[in-house]
Amino acid sequence: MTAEHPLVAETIAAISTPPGEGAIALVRLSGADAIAVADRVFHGKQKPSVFGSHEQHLGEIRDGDRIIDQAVLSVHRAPHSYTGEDLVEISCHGGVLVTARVLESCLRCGARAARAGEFTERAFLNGKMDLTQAEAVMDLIRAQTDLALRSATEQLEGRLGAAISAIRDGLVDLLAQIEAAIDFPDEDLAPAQGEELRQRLAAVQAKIGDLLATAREGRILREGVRVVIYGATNAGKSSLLNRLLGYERTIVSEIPGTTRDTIEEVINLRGVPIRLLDTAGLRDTADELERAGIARTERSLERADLILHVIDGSAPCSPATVGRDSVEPETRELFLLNKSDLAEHADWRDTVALRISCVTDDGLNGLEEAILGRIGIQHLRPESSVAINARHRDCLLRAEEACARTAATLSENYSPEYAAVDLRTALEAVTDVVGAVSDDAILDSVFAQFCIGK
Ligand SMILES: Nc1nc2c(ncn2[C@@H]2O[C@H](COP(=O)(O)OP(=O)(O)OP(=O)(O)O)[C@@H](O)[C@H]2O)c(=O)[nH]1
Ligand SMILES: [Mg+2]
Repeated sequence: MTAEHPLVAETIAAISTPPGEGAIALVRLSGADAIAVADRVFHGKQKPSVFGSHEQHLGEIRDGDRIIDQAVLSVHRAPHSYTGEDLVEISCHGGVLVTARVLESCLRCGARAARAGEFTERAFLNGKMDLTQAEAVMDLIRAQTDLALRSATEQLEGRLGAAISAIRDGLVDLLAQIEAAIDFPDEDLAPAQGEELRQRLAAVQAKIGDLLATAREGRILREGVRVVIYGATNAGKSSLLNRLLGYERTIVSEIPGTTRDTIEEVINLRGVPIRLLDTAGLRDTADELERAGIARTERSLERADLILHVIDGSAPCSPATVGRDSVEPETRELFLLNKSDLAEHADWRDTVALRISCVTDDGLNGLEEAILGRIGIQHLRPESSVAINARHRDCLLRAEEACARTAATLSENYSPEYAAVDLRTALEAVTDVVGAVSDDAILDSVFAQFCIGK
């Protein structure tokens, strides 16, 4: 591992807390010289090199003769540290300048600045965690709702890794049997044996399918659901955004064409992160700015998971009040007849739609239910916590394809060599999920998404 990744030997340093003022900030060092660097910058009763592992010691951080700060330092000796290497944590005062100076003196004394995600990357390279766990660290930091947090925690504990291991074991078993058949060419695959292999392969395929089925949940938990509020001018779109957010985020007025740009805010709907997009109302207009806004509205529809089509229910049904000619909702669309506090126009008498009011909040609970129902979020139970990300999905799709080829070879009684080649491809693809990844580009793309100091 170290031969492939010579940089691992270098000692890295970074400020691990967010920039800004705080009571405390944390500067971390990791690598073979981490403790030696600590010996140079830290001055207390004893040198860090004689500290017991994980003990906290008070002292001064100095740059030459100059005292920079009073700090608490702890040494975490390899392999019992986050990175698996010697790791030093310096808790200093949380001023922007103070922390920068502490980091600088570490850099002057032999460390180099860490890249984004490099501490976690080292934890992965040193076998402290698999790639799914490293990714879970990032999911955990970014989680915006309890459900997302719980899913990240489960992944960090290795639930996904365990599911992947089970699939790998199944594939390795199959491969062993098929290779045995290749090694003894006189003994053709007996029909019964072929049948058994097919069944075992089907079981593995089912497990891969189960994981792939969680991709949508995974995307929702990590990125949120894109819900676009859409409709004619003055229907009450911005009012609805404000009601769902719980504060007056956008300007509401009786002047048509108030909203000119798309406005995005995230809400937490019973654990599901929802990215709500308020858009410019649709109407024919000569105003160039407004037209540019309407073009943005159209574009946002292309990427919407769900469209909340707001209609003024107190006005007649016409292209001017609906925002378009058709009054047939499309599949991703929920019709909302707004302004139910006013008398409903007779045109809507037989229309099946949710009635809401952004003035009295009438119908808004029902709307929340309807949104969750429409995005099929019933699958997002707290206990169904494994939810794969886009990278896992790519790997598993490759595995799924290779398994399908294997199944075809087996059922057509082709030479077992073919089946073995495809099974090996499947095995490699599944292994890539947990990251026996030999491809540095993949590792770089995973860890570059982290913050510096993690
Ligand atoms: N009575 C009543 N008035 C409402 C309701 N919702 C919105 N309004 C009023 O309708 C007008 C338009 O509301 P907005 O939220 O600005 O409408 P919009 O769809 O964002 O309009 P544009 O940004 O111009 O496209 C305002 O005067 C609101 O106070 C409602 O439920 N009942
Ligand atoms: Mg508006």
